Amino acid sequence: MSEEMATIKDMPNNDYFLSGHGACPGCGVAIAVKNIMRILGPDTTVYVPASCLIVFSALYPTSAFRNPFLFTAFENTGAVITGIKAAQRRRGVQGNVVGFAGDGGTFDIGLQAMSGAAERGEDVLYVCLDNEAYMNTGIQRSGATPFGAWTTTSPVGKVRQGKRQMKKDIMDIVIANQPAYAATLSIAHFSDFIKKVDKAKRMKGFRFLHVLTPCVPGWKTESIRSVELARLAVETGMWTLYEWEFGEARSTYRPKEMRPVTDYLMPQGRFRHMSKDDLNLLQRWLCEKWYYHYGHEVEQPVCHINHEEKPMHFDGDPLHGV
Ligand SMILES: Cc1ncc(C[n+]2csc(CCOP(=O)(O)OP(=O)(O)O)c2C)c(N)n1
Ligand code: SF4
Repeated sequence: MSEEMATIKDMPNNDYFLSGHGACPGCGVAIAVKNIMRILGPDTTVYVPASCLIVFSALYPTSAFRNPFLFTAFENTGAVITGIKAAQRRRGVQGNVVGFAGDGGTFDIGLQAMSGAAERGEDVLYVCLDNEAYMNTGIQRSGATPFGAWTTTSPVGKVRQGKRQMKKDIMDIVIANQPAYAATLSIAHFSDFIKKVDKAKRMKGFRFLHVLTPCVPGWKTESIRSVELARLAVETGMWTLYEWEFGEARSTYRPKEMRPVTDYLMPQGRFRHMSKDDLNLLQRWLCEKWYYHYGHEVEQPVCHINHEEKPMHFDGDPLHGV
């Protein structure tokens, strides 16, 4: 078996997800899939359910994937990748089977199929491309949408301001099934990204990768900020980098200190309306999450920040206002 990948220099040069697709410039999904496919390589069968990825990469009869590729319905990624693997076993075919599903297709509509595949310990790789809403159909809220975010189904008005629930912890649900491997990934922390994809590729059993994939129109931001936002998500605690293996969770990157959540929210029009009370609520929730993941091994989180004293100043494009 080839050497394990540790840095960007170890990345293979061959692309299996080709340019010429129709993703928005700066799309986090496209960045994640291109790099995951480079690592997974040619002996990989790909399944994509209804999502942005299917729309921008595989309009019949074309496909941006160089690999064997399937597409059926929205809610069944866990079931279809199970079936592909069973067919491979029967035919004596080697190689990885990967499903790339959105957060809507994983947290909500595909949850049962994903959970079933995890619980049965199917020998497949499940990648959740989390852009935090149903983007392909016009930015509807999902279980992955963060607290306070505007979407077309969590609108901003006099009665309510954006989504009222906190983001669902899908990793906890996956881990409850005792998978072979589960990890969170960021497109801004690339060595960590490479190691986790390479590790998942080499393992057997149910493997789950959860990638934060910034979305330009859905987050009401600019194309050039996708990687920066992925980084800020980690620095503010909105996203935590860890892996779960052999019954234990291990954080793979710890920020030196916690930045205030407004650093992450500011460049995104979807949060522009947030009240000071909501900002404080989100900040407090993040502090709990920070301790949950990092314990007390890093400097104190900025739980003391009172957003009443520090009003949020948005520097996003005013044309993308909500
Ligand atoms: C059972 C079912 N419900 C709804 C739809 C319509 N639909 C297709 S794609 C999609 C949104 C996909 O959202 P997500 O999984 O988050 O992926 P994204 O588009 O954000 O990449 C919806 C609602 C469908 N195809 N099938
Ligand atoms: S809408 Fe969002 S997820 Fe869909 S292609 Fe554009 S940037 Fe990517």
